[in-house]
Amino acid sequence: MLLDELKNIVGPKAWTNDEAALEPHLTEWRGAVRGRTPIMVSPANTDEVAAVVKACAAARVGIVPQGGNTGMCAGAVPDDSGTQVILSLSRLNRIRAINVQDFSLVAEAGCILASIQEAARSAGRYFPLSLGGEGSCQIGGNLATNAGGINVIRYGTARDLALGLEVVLADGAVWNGIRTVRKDTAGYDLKQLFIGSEGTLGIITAAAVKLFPNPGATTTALIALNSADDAVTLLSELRVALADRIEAFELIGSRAFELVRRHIPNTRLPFESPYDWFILVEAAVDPDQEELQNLLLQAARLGTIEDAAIAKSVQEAGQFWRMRHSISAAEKLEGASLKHDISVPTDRINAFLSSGKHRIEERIPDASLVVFGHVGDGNLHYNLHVPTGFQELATQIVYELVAELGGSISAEHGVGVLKKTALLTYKSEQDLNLMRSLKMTLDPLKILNPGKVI
Ligand code: FAD
Ligand code: 2HG
Ligand code: ZN
Repeated sequence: MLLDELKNIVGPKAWTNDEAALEPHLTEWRGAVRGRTPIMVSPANTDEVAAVVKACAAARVGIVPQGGNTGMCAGAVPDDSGTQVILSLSRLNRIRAINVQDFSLVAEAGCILASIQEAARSAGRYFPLSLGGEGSCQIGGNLATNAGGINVIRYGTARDLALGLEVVLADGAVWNGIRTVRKDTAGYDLKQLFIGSEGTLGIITAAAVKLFPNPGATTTALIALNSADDAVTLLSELRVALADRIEAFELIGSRAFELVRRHIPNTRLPFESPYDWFILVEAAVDPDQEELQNLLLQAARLGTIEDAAIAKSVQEAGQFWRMRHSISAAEKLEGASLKHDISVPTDRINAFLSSGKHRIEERIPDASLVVFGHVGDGNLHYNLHVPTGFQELATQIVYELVAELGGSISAEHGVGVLKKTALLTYKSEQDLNLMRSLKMTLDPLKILNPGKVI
């Protein structure tokens, strides 16, 4: 009997079928999708993960790998058949190695992102992956979704930070691809297949990642503007002037901050006048040298920006970032919204924003837009509150525009179940067929996260 076998593999304290204990694992963080499971198992190490997979493969039972369950596309939640086993990675939480000379770190998949950042910091190094969910998401989940976040503009996505992986394959075999070598052209780069595959091709049990020197003193500024086009102009000017020492460059629409001020205590903007757009920029330059300040003064003189507040202390910079990172929570408190995590080439951001607004206003009454995101990467969170009955049309308008502008319907949150239909519509048949044949090769019994992505 599979369930008994799974219980034996992980031992008495590492499985549950208790309703209350399972509750947070059955639904994604906004509560939009809910599933059922006969059991959640929490193996302690790679061998136990492998044994769980082998047993599920023999019984042809689906496995849903779950990290911190902070994902935005319901990829970590089982379906409602009540048959899929949840495999929690949370007990695989050891940092296996930090090598300061090699600028690398090896961590098990269940390590919380913030704990990896902290481990790197304690060793005098820097791990740049950073996002709002970093206190609960796990490195395995970050790699499985190819997470982005706020520092992509300088350091790339999770994919760019990975050096090697250890993965349990669909038959329970362990692929040991943990290496920290930077250059390797000996055959296919297999780890990249698993990164961004959302648990559908293998279960990541450990990863080797890149570390960096600490960026040192940073200057943080909140900037007010009246046009998103100016944001793109400002970005390219700062990139050149600062030789790419821009750690983060986030665009925030006025409605996003309005929701934050409404729902999150102790938040306020440092500006008297109302503005349409804001940029939160962090640059690896010493605030005492006033390098960023001078560039912003020049931008104000040229009319690219309206106003700017430079953080006078680490605390003030923290307050600006707290407002930015509270947008999702504030939106959730405001009520259901349609999330679109899109990207377009950065020079088409303004075309996207102006045509998007125009097309939505023309066809959907009373729509309200909450726009923010990682504009330096051409990635916007284009979230819509629309009257009942208009959801499908709204999403169609957004994705058609994205397609026209050569963008992606999923920039950093993945596909899960929520973007599956969109993927089928907007990916080419050739792309989809290649994806299907990879899935068939690596998971012929279709037991790894069934029903997700493809
Ligand atoms: P889960 O949600 O547990 O899983 C996500 C997917 O990966 C699922 O399909 C799951 O089956 C699979 N998976 C998980 N672990 C493994 C594993 N070890 N092996 C194989 N498959 C696995 N995302 C961004 O990219 N950028 C942001 O700026 C950002 N900000 C966020 C802010 C907030 C407030 C929240 C709640 C979320 C945010 N996210 C962001 C989304 C989310 O945090 C990321 O997608 C994160 O990478 C998911 O990690 P997780 O451990 O929670 O994964
Ligand atoms: C962010 O950038 C996250 O804050 C969440 O990717 C986006 O809630 C969202 O739509
Ligand atoms: Zn984001």
